[in-house]
Amino acid sequence: MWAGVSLLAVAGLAATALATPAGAASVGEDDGAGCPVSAPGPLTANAKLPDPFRRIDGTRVTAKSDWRCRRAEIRQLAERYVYGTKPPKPQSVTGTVSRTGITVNTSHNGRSASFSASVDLPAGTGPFPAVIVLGGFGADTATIKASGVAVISLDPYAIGREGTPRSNKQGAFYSLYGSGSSTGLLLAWAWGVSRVIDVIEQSSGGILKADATGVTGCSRFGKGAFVSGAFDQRIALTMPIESGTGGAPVLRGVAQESGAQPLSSAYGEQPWLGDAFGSFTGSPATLPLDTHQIIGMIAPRGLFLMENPHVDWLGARSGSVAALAGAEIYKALGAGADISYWSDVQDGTHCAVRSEWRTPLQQNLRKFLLRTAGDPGVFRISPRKSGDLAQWRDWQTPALTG
Ligand code: MCU
Repeated sequence: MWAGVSLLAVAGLAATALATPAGAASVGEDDGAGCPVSAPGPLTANAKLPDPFRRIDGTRVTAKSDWRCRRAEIRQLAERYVYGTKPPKPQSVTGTVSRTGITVNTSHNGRSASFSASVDLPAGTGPFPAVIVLGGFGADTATIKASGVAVISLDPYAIGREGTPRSNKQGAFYSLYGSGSSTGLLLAWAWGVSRVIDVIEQSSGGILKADATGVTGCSRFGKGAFVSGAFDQRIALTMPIESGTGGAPVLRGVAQESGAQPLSSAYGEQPWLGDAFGSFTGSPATLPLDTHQIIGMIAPRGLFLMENPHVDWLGARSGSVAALAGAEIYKALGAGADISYWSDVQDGTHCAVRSEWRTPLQQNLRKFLLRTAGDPGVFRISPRKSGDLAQWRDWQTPALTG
């Protein structure tokens, strides 16, 4: 009885305190699909992080509402130069949601592909919010479930396999769009995450809530989680862990950061990035964007970046620069409290489940998925790997209207 009363009280409080729930996914996968997007001009070198507020035509955004179409521009640049193209929802997506699993069947232009994910529900009756865990290691699934959030485990390799040459990519995404697709594995995985959300949306809603989905993963799957959150605005909370080069850290930064995985190495190790990125591994300064703008694609939705400053390969200094620059976009949008970054951890083991991240994880789950509390985000940058944003930018953050 006591538990029932207190739950009701908390729910009532949330309803009054958060009239517009933080991170509520009120838009579809891509609300900028109809935006006019200028063709990118000739590429010119810029050693600093490009001004995220400057449009392709040279004008600067002035209102918060401008971000919708500025995001569409960033998305186009990101597809063209970094990740490859993410096609919209295929002609047919069907599937099932049960208390133990999700099936996804897709078809497009006469080709079809299916994959599945497992579901692990917390105690209680539901419907539950859920975190999609890519890959199956590094995420603190015990804390997620104990918070009352379901865990959906998705094997990225069913959607885009590793170990194949770029000319012969395999997995459900490539069954549909061709093994010669120039889209890299990260965006293929992101496409798979979106199709899981389609099936949840189309379900009765009795088991999983369709508007309260998060995504996480560690290392290569942290790269995948980062890109998934950027390319689907239905994702209310994005939590990349130790994502390294090709994930959150700024590309211009890892190219100079001592010990960080070089761009050519990340491009060559697996076809994670799009084929077009191959032209930039030696010249990231000519990219018309960097990963702070990918953070800007996630803004103003919930984002919790976790990094490891003990393993040089993971480029945590460049990760902190991405977070600091990306936080400027959040601030401009009036959502400075919705981004968190934490690299101040003791254990250097890559993808360890860390006690330091438990409380901020719980806070992010409560704020963006359960919507029962509204704690502000936290920034805890390890002094071991702390970047200086001032060295990386020549732009200032505008006061946007609206
Ligand atoms: C950080 O993610 C990758 C890294 O980019 C690779 O170079 C390394 O081989 O694997 C890391 C990873 O996914 O570890 C599980």
